Amino acid sequence: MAEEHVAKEHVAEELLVEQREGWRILTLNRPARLNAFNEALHRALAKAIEEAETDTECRAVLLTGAGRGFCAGQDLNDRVATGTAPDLGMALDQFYNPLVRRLRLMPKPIVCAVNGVAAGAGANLALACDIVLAARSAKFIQAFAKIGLVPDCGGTFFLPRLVGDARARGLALLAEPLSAEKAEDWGMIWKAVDDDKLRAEAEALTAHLATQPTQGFALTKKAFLASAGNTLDGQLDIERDLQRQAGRTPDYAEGTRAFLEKRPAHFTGKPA
Ligand code: T3D
Repeated sequence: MAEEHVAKEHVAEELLVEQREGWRILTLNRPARLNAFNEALHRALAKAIEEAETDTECRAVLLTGAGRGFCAGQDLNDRVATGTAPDLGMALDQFYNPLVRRLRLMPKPIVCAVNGVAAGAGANLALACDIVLAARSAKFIQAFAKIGLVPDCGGTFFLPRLVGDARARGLALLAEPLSAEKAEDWGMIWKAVDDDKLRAEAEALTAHLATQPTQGFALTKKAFLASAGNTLDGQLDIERDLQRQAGRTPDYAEGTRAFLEKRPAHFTGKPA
């Protein structure tokens, strides 16, 4: 896309927001610390996700990192021992848990382009997104074990569901780096992509999603969210209720019309 069509906005030094037509890019921007989270980054990301959610023109989001890493989790400089043990539960309550909830409840697709190492909460942040692409050189590390912590940011929920219990436990207890290709083989991410193609492929994918049936996507995300703790019976009921809503959207009418008229559909993403 030509530079003049790209509105760059720095909501905060720690997070870059680039507006595109119908979607936006959020870039974690603390490259000297491999985009590790401090409070400012947490606050900026929370605000940016909220804005993307409420902006009706925004129909998809791409999350990535600046520099050679995606995100190294918590900035450990903010956890230097002071003599009294910190209340890390408070940090989870205040920042990491709302972040994961925000991403999962976001009624628009979120693509994550893991451009380099994703460690600790950074690895699980990626897994909380809807579609994860990773540079072939990127690695996922459940680094928590190396510092005596528990996988957080949804890790103990996402990992066993994505890769199975045995692999989840191995990743969590050994904290060994998992290559992007293996992550793809194991079904942990959507796709490993050549490093020099990652950005273009992630942008094309997000731009594509931004032209698709946004309301249907919101309902699909709701269905997946519910399925995590549901029985088949309960889930069938949810599918019925959500399908009822999907069937009333203009994009469903357009999609079926376009199919019957043998032409591409033009989805607006508008609600019923
Ligand atoms: O505390 C709470 O709120 C609870 C929640 C916790 C959530 C968590 O995420 S806990 C896990 C925290 N993260 C880690 O333990 C990962 C620590 N980092 C690493 O193990 C390695 O940096 C990597 C494996 C990610 C990458 O290794 P490498 O060799 O490619 O890079 P590097 O040289 O280690 O790092 C480059 C720079 O980034 C370096 O700074 P320097 O020496 O150039 O000034 C390094 O210190 C800095 N950096 C990397 N990760 C962090 C960090 N600085 C602060 N915090 C980090 N997490």
